[in-house]
Amino acid sequence: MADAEVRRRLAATWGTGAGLWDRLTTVDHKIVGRRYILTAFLFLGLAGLSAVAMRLQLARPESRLIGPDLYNQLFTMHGTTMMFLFAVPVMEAFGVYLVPLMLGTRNIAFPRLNAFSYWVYLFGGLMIWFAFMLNVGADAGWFAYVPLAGPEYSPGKRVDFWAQMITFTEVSAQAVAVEIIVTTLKQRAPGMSLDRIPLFVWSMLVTSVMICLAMPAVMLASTFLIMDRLIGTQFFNPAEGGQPLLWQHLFWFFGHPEVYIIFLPATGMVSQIVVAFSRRPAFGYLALVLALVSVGFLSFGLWVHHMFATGLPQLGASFFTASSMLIGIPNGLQIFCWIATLWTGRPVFATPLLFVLGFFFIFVAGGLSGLMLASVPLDFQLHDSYFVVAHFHYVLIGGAVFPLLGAIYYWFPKITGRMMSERAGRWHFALAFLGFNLAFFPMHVLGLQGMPRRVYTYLPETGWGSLNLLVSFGALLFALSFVVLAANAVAAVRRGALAGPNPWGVGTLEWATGSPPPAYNFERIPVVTHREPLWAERESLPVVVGLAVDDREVVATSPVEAKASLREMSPEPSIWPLLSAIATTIAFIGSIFTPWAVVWGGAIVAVALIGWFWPKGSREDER
Ligand code: HEM
Ligand SMILES: [Cu+2]
Repeated sequence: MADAEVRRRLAATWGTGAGLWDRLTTVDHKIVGRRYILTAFLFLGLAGLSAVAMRLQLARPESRLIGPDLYNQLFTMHGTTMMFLFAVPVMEAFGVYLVPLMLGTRNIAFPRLNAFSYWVYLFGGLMIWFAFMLNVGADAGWFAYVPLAGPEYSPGKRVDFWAQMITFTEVSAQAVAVEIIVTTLKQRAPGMSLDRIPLFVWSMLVTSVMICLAMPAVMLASTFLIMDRLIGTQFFNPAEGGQPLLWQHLFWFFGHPEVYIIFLPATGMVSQIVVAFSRRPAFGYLALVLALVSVGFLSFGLWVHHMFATGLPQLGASFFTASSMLIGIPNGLQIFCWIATLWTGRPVFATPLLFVLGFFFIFVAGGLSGLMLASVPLDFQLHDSYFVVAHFHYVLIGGAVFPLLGAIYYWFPKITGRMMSERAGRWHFALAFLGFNLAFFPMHVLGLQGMPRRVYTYLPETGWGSLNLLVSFGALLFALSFVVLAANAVAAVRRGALAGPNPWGVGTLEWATGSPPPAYNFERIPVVTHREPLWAERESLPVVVGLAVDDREVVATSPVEAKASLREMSPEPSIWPLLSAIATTIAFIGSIFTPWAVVWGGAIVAVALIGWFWPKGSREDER
């Protein structure tokens, strides 16, 4: 068959039409991934606006811009949105888009579940923001500590909306994690043995396993919470034998790994960018993989460092101090490997690499303040002060947002087919780096001077006024840098230079196909013989032959050596994932108002699932 004919028939098999129905039923991981990324950035915008509002209020002492009640909602919505609706979803969204391409397969495993996950995430996120606009916004902090979040001190529906939204987004996060694990272990291009998997995919694999272990803890906690609030259980009420500390243990058993669930994919992005712009394979590939795995493992042993001030036994506190410091070792190792890669390569300082250098600086600074907080006596002093706010923004923004921004510049040409402006990119970087440090560095000092966090105002006599003004100014600059990013992206989509398949000259498989990739990803499934296949095979990649072009066939491979083992059918588009997500949403929202919603909601979800899984004869049977 001629190449053009193969492409035409593959496009007819895998393509998504332009109509509304096609859009609502699509199961193409690239379309879902793109939506996911855009939605996550929408939520970043909302969370960023709430941060700017808080900083306007705190710019001067005794400001009357925002009252205490709204302020409580703002910091809760900010933290909740950043953590649950932006940071984790955006990393998974990049995984959904990139992992199948980097592995050389045609679609993610369980593509309908993937569509479902996206809708659930969207509806859950919209729900909590509608609640906020109707003045039932969550207001007990993103960690919702009981008893403050319990029925006694938080009457009304605010915390109920929060608790259900958590369960919602975690359903979606878990589903995506399962898809990524199965795609990585079963759908790699033949020959891509475990030691040839791109580092970003490794990081998504480790992260996905962590999601499967950590998220159930918070789903359990939020479900207990809503039961305490709505149907009179007493999980967290000490008067009836419950335990408020149970909340903190469940929450932080999830909450600390959560930080690494955000951070590890970011390190994967850093690895890809460092390799691409040093123009050499990663120094210490094996060490980097082992570091990912050990960070993933160790992060489950640190949660109690968030609870030092709760009066734990001494031995326990020492153990968690030691393990918190231990995790610095694999993190340091990763940084050494990246520096060695740059050092021994021929680095090109394009925008993505600038953001990675910014990441090195900010993340190391955040790690140092983290070491300080891991020491119990210092933590007693600094607990719930602005020092902590400075620390976690250094780690979260330096550790995740800067690599993410680099990743946007790096993969934008692949996703859209167009290049972003390098000049605007440099301006964006300079503004972001300056704005960030102006906004967050002085917070360390404010914390040492005793300014508590989660306060909506402070007195002039405290002398915190001028540093707060500086902080707010920095926050505005930092926010402005995102306007530069948005303008750059919009201009690039409209009239950026055409990118071509591999504009940076990189070695991994996603660059072996068109930009943007065609619906079927690869005309012929590649066979991998090297860690950087496009660098090793200068002529052309070896490929798998004999895969159907009129059926959605993918190659299934063995988990360790990636030997081709069988052909699998990948599901067709379907409306049921969307209908199931709507049914789930109705059931969840209903349960905020009546426990009976669990019963009738279960019934409509069951109907939708029956539709989803109704057996249909496959084309195979017809033949
Ligand atoms: C434009 C950049 C940002 C600014 C100006 C900003 C500012 C703030 C402020 C003023 C607070 C309240 C501190 C307090 O009173 O305790 C806060 C809390 C918080 N921020 Fe940010 N932030 C930004 C970005 C981020 C990002 C990217 C993340 C996560 C990925 C994040 C996560 C959090 C969390 C988890 C809290 C704690 C909320 C709570 O106490 O319930 N922030 N931020
Ligand atoms: Cu922690």
